[in-house]
Formats: sequence, C-alpha cells, structure tokens
Amino acid sequence: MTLRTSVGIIGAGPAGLFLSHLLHRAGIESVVLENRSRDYVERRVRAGVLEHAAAGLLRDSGAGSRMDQEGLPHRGVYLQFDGSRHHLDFVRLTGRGIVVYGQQEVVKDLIDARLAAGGEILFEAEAHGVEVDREGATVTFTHGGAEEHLDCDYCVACDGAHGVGRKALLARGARSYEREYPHAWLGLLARTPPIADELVYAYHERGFALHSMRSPDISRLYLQVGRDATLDEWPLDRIWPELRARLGEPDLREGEVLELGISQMSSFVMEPMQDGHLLVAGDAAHIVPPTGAKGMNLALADVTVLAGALADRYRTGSTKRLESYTTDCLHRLWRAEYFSTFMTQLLHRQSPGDMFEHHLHLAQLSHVTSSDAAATALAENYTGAATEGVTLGV
Ligand code: FAS
Ligand code: PHB
Repeated sequence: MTLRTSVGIIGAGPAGLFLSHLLHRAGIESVVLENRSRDYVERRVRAGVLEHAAAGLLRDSGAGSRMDQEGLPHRGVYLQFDGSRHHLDFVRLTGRGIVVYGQQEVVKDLIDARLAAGGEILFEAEAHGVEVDREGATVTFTHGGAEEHLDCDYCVACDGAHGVGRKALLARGARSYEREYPHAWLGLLARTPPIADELVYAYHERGFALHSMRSPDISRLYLQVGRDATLDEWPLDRIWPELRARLGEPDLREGEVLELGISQMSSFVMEPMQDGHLLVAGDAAHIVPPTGAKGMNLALADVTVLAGALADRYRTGSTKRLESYTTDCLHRLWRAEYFSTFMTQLLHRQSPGDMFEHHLHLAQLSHVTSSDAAATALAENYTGAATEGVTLGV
C-alpha cells in the first residue's frame, strides 16, 4: 500500500513528534512512522532537563500544560567536589532557570496532542530506506508485516543516530564530525526521594556522578563507568555505595530500581543536515554527551527552525529558509557541542590515578564556584545553548 502526505517523518521521539505538532499548527499535513510500540516509546527513560526557552516552545505551542503542572522549575544546580557542595544560582546569574521534566513525559504529551488533533502516527512501522528525487521522497517501511510506501514532498528523518536518515545522508556524501569518549554512563531510575532540591553534579577522584530527579519520590542517578563496563560488573551493592561516596551523601537511601542501563557517550555533527527533499533533525543530525543536558533541547530547537522553513515553503513557495536550514542550525549546534564537551571534561575522570589531572579538576571547579564571571558563562550555556536564537515561528 502507498500512503501520501506532505511531510513524512521517521521517528516518534521529541524531534519527530514536535515537528508533526508544529506542522499541524501551520496547517501542514504529516505522517510519523515509529518502529517501536506506543507503550515502549512512552516508557523509555532518557533526558530530564528542559532549557528555559525549550519549555517555552512546548508551552507556547500548546503542548506544555502538564509540564507546567508536574515539571519541577529549578533555579540552578549544585556542584559537589572535594567534600563540599556549591550552588550555582542560574536565575541570579542569568535571569533564567530550567525545568526538570522527563523526556518520556514530553513524548507522552506530544503523542496525546497529535492524536487528539487527528494526527497520524504509525507505531511498529519500521522505515527501511528513503528514495529522494527532485519532486519529493518515498519512504519504504514495514507495518503489520506488509511492505508499504509513504510518498511525501519532504522526508524528515528524526530517527536517531543509527537511523535511516543519517545513513542515507552519509551515502549521499554528508560529512560526520565525530568524537568518542573513554567512558559511559550507568543510569538508574529509583523510587527514592531526591537528596537535594536541585540537581547535584559531582566530581570525585574515582569519577563523575549525577543526582537528578523526576518527582519528589523518584530519583534519576548516574555514575561514570568505563566505556566497556557491563551491568554484571556493577551490581546494586556496588552502585549504591559508589553513588553515596561520589555524591558525598552517606544517607542516600536505596529504593526500588525502576530502570537500569549503561549508555555510551559520543559526539557527532552531520554537515549538511539535508540533501534536497531529505532532511534530518535531533539525534539523527547530532549527538552530544549528556553531561550538558542538551540532547532533547537540541531536538526541539532543530524542528522549530525546520517547521518555520517548511511553513514558508507551503505558504509562499519560497524554499530559501529550507535551503539554509543547516547553516541556520550549525552555530547553535557547535555551541551546544562545545558546552557538553566542557561539562564532560570538567566533571569526568579521564585518567584515574593521574593526580596532576585531579588537581586541575579541583582548580577549575573551585574557580567556577567562586567567580561570578565563570559561573555566569556556565549558567548561560546550561540554560540556553541548545535553543539560542530559536523562536516559535508557527
Ligand atoms: P530519539 O532517539 O529520541 O527518537 C528517535 C525515534 O526514532 C525513536 O523512537 C526510535 O524508535 C525511532 N526509530 C529509529 N529508527 C527507526 C526506523 N528505522 N523506523 C522508524 N522509527 C525509527 N539527553 C539528555 O539531554 N540527557 C540524558 O540523560 C540523556 N540520556 C540518554 C540515554 C540514552 C540511552 C539515549 C539513547 C539518549 C539519551 N539522551 C539524553 C539523548 C536523548 O535525550 C536525545 O537527545 C533525544 O532522544 C533526541 O530526540 P530525537 O532526535 O527525537 O531522537
Ligand atoms: C536527567 O535528569 O536524566 C539528566 C539531567 C541532567 C543531565 C543528564 C541527564 O546532564
């Protein structure tokens, strides 16, 4: 069977869903193909922090009411190192804070909004390839065991770093600037009350730890582990004491583990993020280490730029903004890559045992927590690097 739509979107993550939502606001039809089930995507635990402007994009586009009720507005974060904890007050330093609201909640809200508006999201529909010509694109996918086709004017692949979109662009000569890291993050979602009122980023001589949260009784915790670490090497009776040590929290209470996993850390930026009627957005276009909490925010910002360009094309016939989509995004992407790399280097142990490196970390952390100039630079990036200059155009 062949379906027909204006914009074919691959992937029902924050990028694909928010793009479909914004296109609907502009009166542009789209179909979203998602290879996983609705239940799977709504339960997948990932990012947790929205930049000030990203929360504004969701709110101003009509998809932010539950976020405003259940999200946790935070003024800043804590930095924990050398046995002490220091608060960085982003609101005092920059006039803006962040909202802690799980990515899976953003996904649920966007799916609800799209389906309530009659939007078409095909779950368990796996895209296999995309053919692009001067007139449009055709996505081949399987759904319900049958091979199907989606004909569209534009295909926007929001299918992550290993999806069809990035592969197709690489095959068409796009460059991918990449960086690997020698460590990974062990992530734990547990039913235990947060130890502090805001996020705690910790540097310890054995490595990084992060205490985030999802609600007053659900904590989201991370540990830096080796790149090839496995969960077999990290049983719970090793994880909890290591979290207490690195976070400087002897009273951190164990709780029912709701999710446990290890995610790799890497970076890339695709250039260009488009080729004719095929475009990519979100993790299909770039990956950042999660230390700067930029991934989801970049995804929402990319598709806000793209939705405005597509709205121009359908309203006026002008493809000028579509053609400059990559250039319009790159400055913002590289600023977010820089900041995510900075936060990763600041807080992760690169060579355990190298005491020179350890003292460099302590000196830099001591400067960031004692100089308003240094703290403001960090605060500006943490609260706004991914959405810099992006406003809702539709
Ligand atoms: P997504 O990966 O969210 O969505 C892509 C969608 O496309 C998925 O639903 C996938 O099932 C679907 N798909 C893939 N191939 C397909 C195909 N062939 N056909 C149809 N559908 C297909 N960011 C942070 O800021 N903080 C974090 O702590 C953090 N933790 C993360 C942990 C993990 C394990 C991962 C993988 C990422 C994490 N991220 C984090 C980054 C994450 O939040 C991304 O930046 C964000 O999901 C990007 O959104 P999308 O671009 O929509 O991609
Ligand atoms: C999270 O809450 O999952 C989270 C918060 C901040 C980060 C990464 C992850 O830098």
